[in-house]
Amino acid sequence: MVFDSGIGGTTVLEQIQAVIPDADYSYFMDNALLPYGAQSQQTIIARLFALLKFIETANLHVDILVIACNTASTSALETIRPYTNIEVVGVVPAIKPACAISKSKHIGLLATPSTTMSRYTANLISTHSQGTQVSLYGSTALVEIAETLFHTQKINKAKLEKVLSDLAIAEDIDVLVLGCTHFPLLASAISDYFKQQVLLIDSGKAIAKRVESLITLRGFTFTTDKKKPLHYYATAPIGHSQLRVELITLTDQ
Ligand code: DGN
Repeated sequence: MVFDSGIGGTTVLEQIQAVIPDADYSYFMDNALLPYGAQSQQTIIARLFALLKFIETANLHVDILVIACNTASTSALETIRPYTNIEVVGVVPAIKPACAISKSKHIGLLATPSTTMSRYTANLISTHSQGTQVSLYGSTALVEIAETLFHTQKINKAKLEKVLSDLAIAEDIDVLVLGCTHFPLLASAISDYFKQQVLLIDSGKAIAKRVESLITLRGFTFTTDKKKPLHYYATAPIGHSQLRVELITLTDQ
């Protein structure tokens, strides 16, 4: 199962499906509380515990749960892991490869404000930056633009450019980490804004590799390239979308 507060996690799911097309996947979005970037750490932890309870009571037989949300992973992963037998894979900003690849030795992290301000992210940076300067840029407006693009196929370019211009991203930054799973949906528009001068990095491929190795360790083998139908769960109805979802109420304990 791949989880996010909205549709951002589909960018991670896509990368996983590219490596293992024929596993059984489901996608769970806690869109009743979208954006998670605006929620407290306690709320996010409570929602993830409620998600684990739902998986158990609905007998979903989930082997691997990918928390395809940097905001949720950086605020709740360490807390929930000890309470479940499900293999939980988190998605956190790709600081290490970005620092390794930067020539100007100045990278940016573009994520939700909650991710940029989290203790987890601060630790990630101090462990992996190795002398590279990491500047933090938080935005929830970009999450909304990505959601609208996914559901309506329309992108508000003027708004996106205004948001990026207001962030005043330093000019010597040559690598920008997309530390929110929604942002790869906007990658080409962001790249256009920077006139292709900034390299964009996200965690999708690394997560796909991690899931592949976990699946291999469990002895599962897959033989066809055919994707199976995907089941979507959501905690609130989605307007203006073709997506068919099963509505779920997450009850906090
Ligand atoms: N997709 C989430 C992330 O990677 O942080 C953010 C979505 C949100 O709720 N702000």
